[in-house]
Formats: sequence, structure tokens, C-alpha cells
Amino acid sequence: MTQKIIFSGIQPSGNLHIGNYIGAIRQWVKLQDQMTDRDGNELIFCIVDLHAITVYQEPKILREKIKEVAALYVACGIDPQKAHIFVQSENPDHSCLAWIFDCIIPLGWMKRMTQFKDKSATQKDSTTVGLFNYPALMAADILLYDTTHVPVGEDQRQHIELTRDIAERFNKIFSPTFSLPRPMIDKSAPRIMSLQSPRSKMSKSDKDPGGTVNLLDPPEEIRNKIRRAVTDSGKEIRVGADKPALTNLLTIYAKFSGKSVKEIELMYQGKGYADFKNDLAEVVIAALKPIQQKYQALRQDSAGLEKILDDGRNFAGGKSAKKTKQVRTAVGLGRYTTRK
Ligand code: AQP
Repeated sequence: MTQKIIFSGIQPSGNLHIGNYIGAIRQWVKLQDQMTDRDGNELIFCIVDLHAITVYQEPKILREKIKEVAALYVACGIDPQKAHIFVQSENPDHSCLAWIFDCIIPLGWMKRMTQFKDKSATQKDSTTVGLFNYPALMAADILLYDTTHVPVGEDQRQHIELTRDIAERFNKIFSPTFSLPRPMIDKSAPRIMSLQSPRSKMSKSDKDPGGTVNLLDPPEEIRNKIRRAVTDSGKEIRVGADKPALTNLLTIYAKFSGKSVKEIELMYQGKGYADFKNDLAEVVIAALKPIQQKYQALRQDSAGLEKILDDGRNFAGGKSAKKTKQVRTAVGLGRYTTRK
């Protein structure tokens, strides 16, 4: 087996929700459980706070969310004995490499990024240069660690392709420095949609709190949100292109219960939305309960959480320092070939 270096991250830009769990963290845990460290495999999971500030974050809240996301990674099953967890901004090599990439990426490449087009359309006047440069920072995150695979959602495929193009361009202009990472897109990890507007994805930054079920929501709040979730016209509980709301709710039910969508459709044949929603709420509450309990325990042991993040930072910094030295030498930066 060949060595796998896996890198991924989540922005501490709000409350983590069931979409982040089903679409990202649960895949990471699956990968972790499939991998051994025998072949020199590495798992690196970052809390990407530099990405988060591409949109304004209230400083006190941001600092709290960074710890919250770290504790949630572990509560959801990331094992700090098997994976490295660290905070992006604690390793300055990320922003240094992003700047170097900014200086070699043709403007046209960045202008093609559809995520920027989508996000900037909702931000209008408050769109920042940072949001535009987001993919350069993401490329730096990935390439600093000789990442081989990046588990991401389908929406990030374009950014990974750009990362490969940046690596190739750097290697060609200067000298072979970066290996090319591959996206790892789990087709069984669906995109979870907002409970209030099921054609938009569930999102941390959704202005409507009713659209998002957060991993730390108390049971009563989960019941309320699911009870108020929009449904489609008609009475049948089934998936279909004409039923975006039910498709989403059935997907959530399936992902948290382990049952197939078909089985669930059969269970609710002839039954009403109220029964279905009540049961769905209980399924979600039961699945989140152990995560919430582990989270509370971790937050009470602040020294333990600090140690996980310190160890992660030391590992990441040690590894990226070697790559940064190679990059600085290749580009001709500084008076020395090594960092003083
Ligand atoms: N609704 C979703 N369904 C499935 N997967 C999702 N992810 C996010 N939303 C869903 C996956 O979670 C990871 C988080 O990525 P991120 O924090 O970098 O930002 P994002 O994708 O933009 O997530 P949000 O929640 O929508 O945050 P905001 O509102 O701050 O932009 C990724 O792997 C993503 O695929």
C-alpha cells in the first residue's frame, strides 16, 4: 500500500451542523478507522480560522468557536492519537505560502472560481480580497504537508483542481517542490440542505437559524426545528426531484438511523408528516447525544484540549517548516536559504 497523507479542515465560522458532520467529519472518522500508521499514513485535520476571517467574524466569538470546533472534531470521533488536529493561524507557514502562490497564480485562474462568484454575490459590498484569494490559501494548506488526498465535498473539486495547477506551475517555474494531491469525494456523503429552504445547502452562516440543526443544539430545539421544517406539496413521504424538502429529511433520517431511504419510505407509507417528523427528531437527538456528552467532558478538561492543539501545532509546524525552507530556497527569498 502507498502512503496516504490526508488533509482537511472546517472553518470556525459559526456553529457546526449536521451537514458538516455527515458531509465531512463522519468521512474523516471513517478514513481514520480504515487507515493504519504502518505505511507512514498521516491524517491532519485543521481548524481553518484564517479562512473564516475572509468574512467578518466577531473576535470573541471566533476565539470560542475555534475551541468548540476542536472539541467537536474529537467528540465526533477524531482520535488525537491517530490524527493531528491544529489551528491554522498558529502555523504562519500557511499565510506565507499563500502569499507566494498569490504571486504566481494568473488572475484568470482565480476569476473562474465558482465558489467566489456564489459567495461574493451574497456579500455584495463587503466582499474582501481575502475571499477572492481563499483558494490560494487552501492550496497552501494542502501543499505544505505533501498531502496525497483531500476529503471534500463535490463543491470543493474546483479548488483541488486549482491546487494541482498551482503546484504544477510552481514546480515548472522554480523546481520540483510539490506533489499533486487528489480530491477524495465520497459519493455516499450527501449534501444536507436547509430545513427552511431545501434548495440551498445547510450552512453555518445561514441567517435563518431554523434552517440548520447544530451539533450542539439541545433536544427541544432540534424537535422545534424539525417540526417547523418546510415540506413539499402532497402528502406522500418519499424522495424525488419534485420533493426537495422530503428528500432532504429522508436523507437525514437515513444517515442517522443507518436505514435505507427505501425502508424509511415504507415505514411511513400512509402516515402523516407529524409522525415522520417526530420520529426523525428523536433519531437525530439520539445520534447527537453521545457527541454532545463527549463534547461537554472535553470542554471541562481545558488542559486536555490545549494539549491536543499544542501537539497538533508542533507536528504541523515541524512538517511545514521543511517544506517552507524548500520553497524559500526555490524562490530565492531572504538572505539565507534557511529561516533564522
Ligand atoms: N450542508 C452540507 N452538507 C454536506 N456537507 C457540508 N459541508 C458543509 N456544509 C455541508 C462540508 O463541511 C465541510 C465544511 O467546510 P467549511 O467550514 O470550510 O465551509 P462550508 O463548506 O462553506 O460550510 P458552511 O457550513 O456552509 O460554512 P459557511 O456558512 O461559513 O460557509 C466541507 O467539507 C463541506 O463540504
